Amino acid sequence: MPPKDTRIAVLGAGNMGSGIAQAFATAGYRVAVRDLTDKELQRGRDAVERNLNRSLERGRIDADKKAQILSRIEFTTDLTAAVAGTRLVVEAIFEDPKVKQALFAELATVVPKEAIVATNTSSLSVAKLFEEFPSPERCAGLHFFFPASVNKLVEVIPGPATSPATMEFLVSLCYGIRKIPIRVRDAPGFCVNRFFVPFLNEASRLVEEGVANIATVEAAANELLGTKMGPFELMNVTGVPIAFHSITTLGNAFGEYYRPSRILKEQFDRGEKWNTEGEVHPSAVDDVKARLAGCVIGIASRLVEEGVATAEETDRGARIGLAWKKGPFELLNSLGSISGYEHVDKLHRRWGVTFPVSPRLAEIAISNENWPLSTVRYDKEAPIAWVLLDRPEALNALNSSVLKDLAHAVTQAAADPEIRVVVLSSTSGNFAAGADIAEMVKKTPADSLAYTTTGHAVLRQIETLDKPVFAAVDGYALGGGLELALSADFILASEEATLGLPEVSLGIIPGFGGTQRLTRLVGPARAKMMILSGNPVKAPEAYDLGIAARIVPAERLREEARNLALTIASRAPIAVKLAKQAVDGGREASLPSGLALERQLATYTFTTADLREGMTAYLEKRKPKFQGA
Ligand code: CO8
Repeated sequence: MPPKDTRIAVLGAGNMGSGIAQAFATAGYRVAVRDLTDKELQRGRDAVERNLNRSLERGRIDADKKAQILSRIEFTTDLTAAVAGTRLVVEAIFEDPKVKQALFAELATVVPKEAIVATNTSSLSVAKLFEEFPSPERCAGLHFFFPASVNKLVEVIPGPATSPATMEFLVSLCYGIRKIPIRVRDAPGFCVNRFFVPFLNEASRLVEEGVANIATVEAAANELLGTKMGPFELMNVTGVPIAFHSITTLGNAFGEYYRPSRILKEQFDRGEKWNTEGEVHPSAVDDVKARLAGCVIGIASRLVEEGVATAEETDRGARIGLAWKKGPFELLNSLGSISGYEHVDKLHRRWGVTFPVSPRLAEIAISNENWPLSTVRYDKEAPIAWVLLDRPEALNALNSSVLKDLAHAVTQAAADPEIRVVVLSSTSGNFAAGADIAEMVKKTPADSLAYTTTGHAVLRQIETLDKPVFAAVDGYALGGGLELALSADFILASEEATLGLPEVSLGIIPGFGGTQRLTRLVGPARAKMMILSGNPVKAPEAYDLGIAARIVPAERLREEARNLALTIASRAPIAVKLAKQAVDGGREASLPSGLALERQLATYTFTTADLREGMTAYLEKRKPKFQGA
C-alpha cells in the first residue's frame, strides 16, 4: 500500500470527486481537489462536510476525526498547484469525452513524470480517453460507485498500454482506502453496469408489457436479490436520466435488447420520478423474477466468457457495489443451472443475436452442474503455484467454502509436476482475519467438531505436502488465519502484518492447530503469552518471537516471495523434499532418532542423479540442471 504521505490530486469537486477525495482523506492521505471555480469547490467542500456530519451523528466518527479528515483536503482552482508532487491524479469531472480529453492534454504539461493518472468513468472507453496522453502506461480507469465516500466497490480498468505496475499500485491503493477493487476489461458498461443497467431497463419493460405493475416488480426484484430497494426506487434515487443515458450507451454498443424501453424514455422525457405506490400482485411475482434472473444471468455469463471480468469478481461487484445478497452466478447456482439457463434462453429466443446465450452456460446446464466459483485463486506461475485467498470483502475469513477451495488448490499444486513451490497468500492486502465468525456463531458443538476436523485436515494437508510451501503474509493474520500460516513450512511477513490468536476474546480457543503448532514453534511460554492474552503482535515482534522467519517491506512482499520461491525451486527437488521431511520428522523425535532419520535420508540422496549433477556442476563451475531424479 502506498505510504500515507503520498499526495493525491482529485480533479472535479462534484458528487463523485468530493466523495473520492473524502475516501482518500479518511484513509489518511493528503488530497488536493481542483475545480474551475470557487463556487464548484465550495459545493464540493459542503458535500464532504455534510457526509462527515452524517457520520458524526451516527457515531461513526468523532469531532476530532472529522477535523482531521477535513484538514487533509485542500481545495484549489490551480491545476499546477493541485498536481505538484502527486503520486496519483484521479480525474472525476463529468462524463464528456471531449472535455475529459482536453483536461488530460492540459494535465500532461504539468503532471509529475512518475504520477499515475486515473479517470473515474462509468461509461467511457479508457483506451480512447488516454489515446493522446504521452505516457499511457501510467493511465487507467477507476470506476468508483456512488456514493464514492461509502460504496466500497471500485472497478479498476486497464487501457491497452497500462503497465502491470500501474494496476498493482491502483489495486493496492484501493485496498489501502478500504475499498474492494475488481479488475475489469475496458468494455462498454465495464462489468457491473453491463448487467445492472439492463436489469433496470428490463424492469421497466415488464411494466410496459403489462406483466406486472411497478409495485409488483419492486417486490419481486427485492425477493430475487435480497435487496431493500427495487429497480424503480433506485432509479428515483440515482436519477432516471442516468439510467436512460446509460442504457442508451449500452444499446449503441450491443444492439436491440439493450435499447431503452418506451416507458423509460417517456419517463426521461417527462423528467419525472417513478410512482412506486401500488398493490403487489403475488400471481405475477414468479414471472417477473424469471425475466429479471434471465436478464442478469444471461448478460453476466456473456461478459465472463468475453473476459471482461471473472465470475467471482462479477458476483463481488453485485454484492459490494449494488448490495445484492447474491451475485448473478450465486443466483444461477441457487436457482439451479437448468432453470437459470431456461430463463436466459427464453430471452434469447425473443431478442436473438443481441441477447446470445453463453455456450458455457449451456454446457453447465446440460450437465446440471453449478457455475464454478472459488474463494481461493490458483495462479500457476511454474515452478510456483500461488494459492491466494480471495474473499477480500470479509478479510478472507475462513468459512467452509474457503476450506474446501483451499484443499482443492493444494491438491492441484500437489498433482502438478511443474510446480516445485507453493506460496500461500492472498489477492488483497490481508492474509486472513480468522475463521468466519458469522458462520461459527450458528454452529452446534457437533457442527464445531466437524468444522475443526475439516480445518485440521486441510491444514495437515498443507503441512505434509511433499513440496515446500510458505505463507506470504500481509495485513491481518488472525485466529484461523495465523493457524493456516503456521501450517506452512515458514512465514514470510510484510512489515505491516499483524499476527495473533484472539480466539479467547470470542470465548473459544484456537481450534485450527494454533495451540499445538505455535507452541512447537516458539515454546510454551511465548505461545501462552499470545494465546491467553489474545493480543496480536506486529510483524517485527512476530519476527523476534520466531513466528515470522523473515519480514520485508509491504510493497516488496510479492517480489520477495517470488524470489525466495524461485531460489527454493532452483535447488535439487529431492533434496528439498527430504530436507523438509528430516526437519518435520525429527521435530517430535529424540535427538538420536532425529539423527537416525537424517542419516537415512542423507544416504538416500547419494542414490540420486541430482546429487551427481549438483556436485559435478559445482566442480565444473556451472549452474546445475536438476531433473528431480
Ligand atoms: N469472520 C467473519 N467476518 C469477518 C472476520 C471474521 N473473522 N474478520 C473480518 N470480517 C469482516 C467484517 O465483519 C467486515 O464485514 P462487513 O464489511 O460486512 O461489516 C469486513 O470483514 C471488514 O472487516 P472490518 O470492517 O472489521 O475491518 P477493520 O479493518 O475495521 O478491522 C479486524 C479488522 C481488526 C481484523 C476486525 O475485522 C476483526 O476484529 N475481525 C475478527 C478477528 C478475529 O477475532 N479473528 C479470530 C476469529 S476466531 C478463529 O479464527 C478461530 C479459528 C478456529 C475455529 C475453530 C473453533 C470451532
